[in-house]
Amino acid sequence: MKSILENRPGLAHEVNQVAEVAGYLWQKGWAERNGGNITVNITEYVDDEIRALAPISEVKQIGAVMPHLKGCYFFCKGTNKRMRDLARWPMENGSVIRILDDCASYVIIADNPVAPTSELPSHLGVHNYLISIGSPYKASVHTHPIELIAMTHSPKFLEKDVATKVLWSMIPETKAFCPRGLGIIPYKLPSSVELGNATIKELEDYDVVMWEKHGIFSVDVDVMAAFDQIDVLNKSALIYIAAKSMGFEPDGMSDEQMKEMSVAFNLPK
Ligand code: 2HA
Ligand code: ZN
Repeated sequence: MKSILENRPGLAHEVNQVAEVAGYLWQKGWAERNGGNITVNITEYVDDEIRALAPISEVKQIGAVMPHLKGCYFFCKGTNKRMRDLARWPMENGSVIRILDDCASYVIIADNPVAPTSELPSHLGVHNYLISIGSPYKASVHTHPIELIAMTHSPKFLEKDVATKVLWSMIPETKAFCPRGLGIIPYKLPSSVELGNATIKELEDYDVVMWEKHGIFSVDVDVMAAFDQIDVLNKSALIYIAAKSMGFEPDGMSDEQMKEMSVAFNLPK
């Protein structure tokens, strides 16, 4: 069977990036079993031939109306699929879906009828929001980063911007490469509409949000950039924990040092 990626270098590059990131998530220990999911808006790579492809699934309901997603196409990790398998065989562990004209349903079009991620409503809700504000962001990543999740088991890190301030102050690069900080969402049932809506709300102020005692959700221009934001934040969490396990509370960069860095790197706040 011919793959949709054949003779489409742009689309193949996007899917290869998803596979590369899926491998990193597994190697980092953030993607046990089927944990985590990735979706990428690939509409810009869709040509007339793709638009003409017949569905390979029945019509499935999203569960909500997404007015900005009409005619959009997404590459999605499959539900119950493993990140470590997505890394090696992206088109067997993920699929391309087409949003139908009612903006409330979709079909799978390629390469295999792999049902998309259980977090599809939150992911699509986020993409719908990103398009509505004219954002250039095309990718969203959800994963289970160990040290950042551990921090959400302490009430002090659930207060607004407390974790952000600690993480930014561990190493200058963290604010430089995650300039909007880390939003926090109190515990909600995985895959629920409430979790999806809370995530969209929090993305008004942040590119990366923590789901208390569950995981992280990040958006950016592409999947590699979305991964990088999580990676720099978790690196800071590791430095914080290393200092704590050496028996002291890390000082963190001072407010003056943070201010100097923000000016030098032209960062907000
Ligand atoms: O897809 O991580 O939150 C598996 C999950 C759901
Ligand atoms: Zn999860």
